[in-house]
Amino acid sequence: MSNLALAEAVRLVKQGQRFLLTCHVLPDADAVGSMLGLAEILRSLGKEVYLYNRDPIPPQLHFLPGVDAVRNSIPTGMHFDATFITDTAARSLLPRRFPSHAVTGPVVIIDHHVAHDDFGDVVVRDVSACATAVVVLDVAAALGVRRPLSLAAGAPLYTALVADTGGFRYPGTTAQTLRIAADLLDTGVDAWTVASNIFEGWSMARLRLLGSAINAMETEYAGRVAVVTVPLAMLDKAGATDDAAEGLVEYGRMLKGVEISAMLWERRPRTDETIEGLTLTRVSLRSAGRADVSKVAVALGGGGHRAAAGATMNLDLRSARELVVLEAGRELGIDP
Ligand SMILES: [Mn+2]
Repeated sequence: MSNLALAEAVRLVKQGQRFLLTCHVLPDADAVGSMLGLAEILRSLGKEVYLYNRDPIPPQLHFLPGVDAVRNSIPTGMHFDATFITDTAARSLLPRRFPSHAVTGPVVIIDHHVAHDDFGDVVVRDVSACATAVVVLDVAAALGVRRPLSLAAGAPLYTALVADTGGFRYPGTTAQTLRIAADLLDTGVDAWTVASNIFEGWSMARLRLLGSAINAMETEYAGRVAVVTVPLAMLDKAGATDDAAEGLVEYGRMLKGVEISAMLWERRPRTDETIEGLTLTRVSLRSAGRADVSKVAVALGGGGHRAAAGATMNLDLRSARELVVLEAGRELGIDP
């Protein structure tokens, strides 16, 4: 992480008064938790914040304090001293009609992904951090915010950390991760409330969808790649919406011998993001070991981390599946 960028972010906070906070479309727990945590840190310094995301906040995050403040539009005429964007590796992960510089002011990226472009005027990026929440805590420390943080800041940041480490299980989890988590628990967060909201409390529709998805699971390359395709009909039969499919890819990784798990699901296109007549297929990828699924995702036009990545493809499920399997094989060093 660049100390210069951190100092520049601090300067923008100190000199400004009103800030826009946002994160990538289809936001996950780290994106939202980091945004809410940063919002609370800025409020504690007497700043005004406006929280925005085009898409709804996932229902499993509705328990977080301050989540009601997130709006799905920015009123015309509003402008900001700076904009902070959490957990977002590329411009393409923001809505197409994202406001211009005249509205946003300088754009500060706070993130832990490998960047896909040179988006952002100030880039506070730490690719060694296990969650963007950790980078937010670095910003808080640089701002001189006293610890322990308030519960309103601690709860979303702890939630982000739990989600992005898979409940402190993923390879990026270190002793330092647990020290940070301990500090966040000192704010008064209840660990079980967070864990049950993030990992449990499934709807019947999602459990039924999981059943169908597992039944539809196939393997390729002698069991080294697991693939599940989820057509809209499968979602409809389970009574599930397409966001219910999010995360089901992890079940493919549980199969012994699988090195890459892929899930592809058909999305109902939104008018502002599709080329007319094309189907959007979402692809989610997980690595069970040495495979780097971010390389597979980049080859498919997406991105992410070594262990977890994804892409959106303007192809039907069948053609998308062919490409995903081909690229997964390439990453495993298998000649097609
Ligand atoms: Mn993240």
